[in-house]
Amino acid sequence: MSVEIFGKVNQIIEEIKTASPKAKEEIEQFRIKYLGSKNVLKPLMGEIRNIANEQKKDYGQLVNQAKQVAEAKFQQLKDALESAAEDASAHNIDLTAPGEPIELGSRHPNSIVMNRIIEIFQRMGFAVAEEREIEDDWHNFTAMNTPEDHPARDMQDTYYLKDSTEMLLRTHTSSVQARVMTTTQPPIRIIAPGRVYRNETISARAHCQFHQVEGLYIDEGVSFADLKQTLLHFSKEMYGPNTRIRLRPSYFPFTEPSAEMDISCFVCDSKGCNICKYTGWVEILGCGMVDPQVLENCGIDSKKYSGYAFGMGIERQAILKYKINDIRLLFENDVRFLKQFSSTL
Ligand code: 2NM
Repeated sequence: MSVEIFGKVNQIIEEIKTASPKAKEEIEQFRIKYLGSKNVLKPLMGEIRNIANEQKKDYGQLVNQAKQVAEAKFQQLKDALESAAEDASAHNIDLTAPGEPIELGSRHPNSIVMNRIIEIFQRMGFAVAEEREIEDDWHNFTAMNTPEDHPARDMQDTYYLKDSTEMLLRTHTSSVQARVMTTTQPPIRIIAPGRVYRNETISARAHCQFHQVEGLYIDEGVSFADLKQTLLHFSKEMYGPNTRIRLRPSYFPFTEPSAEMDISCFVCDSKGCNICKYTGWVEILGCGMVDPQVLENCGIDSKKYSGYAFGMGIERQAILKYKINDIRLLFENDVRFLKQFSSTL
């Protein structure tokens, strides 16, 4: 009999310890059950009458312990409830309030311009090609017909890797075209967007890193007329349907003939303004027919195939489009500057 009754009290102690009422009413039920005027321990304390004399002391202590455990647990439950309520009121939390909206960032002007250019050329069937920024001398210069003594190869103009005359940061994305030409036979119709590096003194107009999109089309019978028409279509898409273009003879080591292309000023419609320096024309890119030597360097038969290529600076287009007066703004990532641009595209 006495063993059983000891077990019963122990069982109640276990019950008290594992109870986990949370709501106010549940905690009140707990209090009534274990600490109220008709609590479950009271009749058990009465049982002490039936306990053998030598065990009365132990039994009394056990029932008292049960009472203490219940009191401690009740205090703990009450505290937890109160501090939860305090938390909510101290921080003035309205648990029914809708969430704070997450602020949307905006697209970097370089990205907007780059995405737009890519979109226009993709619609004309050009695929996007991407490659490494750390290049070797051959893909960046030699394949591109740039002679050993060309100033671009100078340490003054190109970033070479430490202690290297072979590895460099690409100075144009032509190195991408070189890699495509050496691994693919024509027809090739690609654009190569990406970051390039030149050892320039940083100023409002120049930076040591910028972005380019270069294009390349190689097939049988590709002519300068194809180049002109493609660039005219691009210019109208990019700068408006009334845009006209003009080509001025120029020189690049990798194209022959070479040209620089101007568009009619989209700000003043060629009437004369700050952007076009009152000439009515704005230079936006360089282009030409790929030099047959470049094709041969890359393993393409120049008797069978011909091609055109062009290249433009992204920052230059962004500066024109958004009338930005300092290229450095495009690299500083000042949110006050960046948030002025559309988040679309
Ligand atoms: C330009 C201007 C003219 C060009 C040439 C080539 C390649 F790989 F076909 F030889 N890629 N890009 C090129 C031609 C780039 O940038 C102003």
